[in-house]
Amino acid sequence: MSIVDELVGKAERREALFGIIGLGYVGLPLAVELTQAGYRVVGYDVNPKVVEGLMARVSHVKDVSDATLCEALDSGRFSATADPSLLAEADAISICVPTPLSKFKDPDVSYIVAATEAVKQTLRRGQAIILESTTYPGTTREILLPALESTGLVVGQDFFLAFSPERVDPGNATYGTRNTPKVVGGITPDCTRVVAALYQPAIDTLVLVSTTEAAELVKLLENTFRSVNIGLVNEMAIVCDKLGVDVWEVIEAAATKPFGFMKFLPGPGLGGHCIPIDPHYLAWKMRGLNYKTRFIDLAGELNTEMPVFWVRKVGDALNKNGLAVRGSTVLILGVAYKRDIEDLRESPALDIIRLLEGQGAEVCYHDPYVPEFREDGHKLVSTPLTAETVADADCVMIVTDHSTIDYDLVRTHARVVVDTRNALATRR
Ligand code: SAJ
Repeated sequence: MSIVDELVGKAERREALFGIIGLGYVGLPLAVELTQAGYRVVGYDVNPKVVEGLMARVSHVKDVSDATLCEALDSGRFSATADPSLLAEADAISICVPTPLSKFKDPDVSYIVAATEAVKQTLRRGQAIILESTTYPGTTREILLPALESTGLVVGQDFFLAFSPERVDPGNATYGTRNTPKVVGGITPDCTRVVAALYQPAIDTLVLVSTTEAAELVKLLENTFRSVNIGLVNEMAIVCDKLGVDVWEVIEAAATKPFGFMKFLPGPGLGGHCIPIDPHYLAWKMRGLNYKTRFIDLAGELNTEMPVFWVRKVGDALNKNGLAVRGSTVLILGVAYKRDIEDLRESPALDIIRLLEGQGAEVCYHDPYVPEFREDGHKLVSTPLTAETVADADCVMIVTDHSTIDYDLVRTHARVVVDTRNALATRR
């Protein structure tokens, strides 16, 4: 029997052991889904605290409840480890590690390289390796393939290698790992076939593409699409501000068009570990090929400009009330990068706080999801949202429109409001 048929058979019988490298917001939901599909799963993380927490039956990922984690642990089919040697037993290994940008906005693939090294140490005949981390086109073929074939094993014959982009939308209660279609592109057709068979029991819809580059670009297109369209509506917000038009009214009316339009909303800027970052992976790759990805760069400029635009609106609003930014108290409502989550990564609220403090404002914040955080070396603690704290502020600035914020309190007691999300008009 060929190793292709062996692995496909193991998948069909749920006998394959799945390894997951990286137990974060991508790896842990995937590990749980694979366990629920009947596989044995060993999750590996370099951070012993992550492993200890999971083995102590506590989930550090909002989209995986403690109960779901305990079900996986109690099934006896999921375990977490900080020992990479256990990956040797795995028939399939999914790499779900971070791909941040360096401070020069260049791709930082060091986590992928480290994971590849770990896989290489234990690579054996019959293993399937899948990279899930969002990265520039060519990463799988240029970084993983040579490293793994340096063991003397041959891709497509001895082991299988594919790219399958993660499509997690943190906090999305409708779409999770199982019911979000999953793209798979292998180095060889057999790689694609084997990886699709391995994922099939845990994922409702698989979308097969011809190469790893195609799969890598699918993800970058998805996130660049968002970045560019958010940049477009952010520019529309600046245009409408200069024309004295309500941009949200314009967008809602445009969204009544039943075809050929997709609604995006302006905001304080672009946060998260994906949209502000992923497009720059493609821009970087293309610079190396002497091509300037103008849409990506322009969207990045526009989205990065929004904190400055909104801080200027605070200055204008205070000025209208005879106040200067310097010495005024500004209460920021919501600091997470988007509604109803606790994640602060790349949040525009951090830029806004830095800008306001740079202009001498006294900044405090309220965020029901973020009790405290450190910024530029000092710790900020969430201020209770009361009639007093709202009334005491010279300006209330709505940055993240969490559903649980009491907007009536703001409507009733705030003297000056700058609303970057049109929350007072739309949220009760
Ligand atoms: N934002 C706007 N206007 C919009 C939509 C979003 O200003 O109309 C802002 C948000 O406030 C946030 C940022 O953009 O600061 C990113 O928003 P997002 O919803 O894209 O947030 P992510 O990064 O948590 O989720 C995305 C996924 N989102 C959706 O598909 C809805 C998707 O792009 C990726 O699957 C995922 O990140 C990822 O992991 O790449």
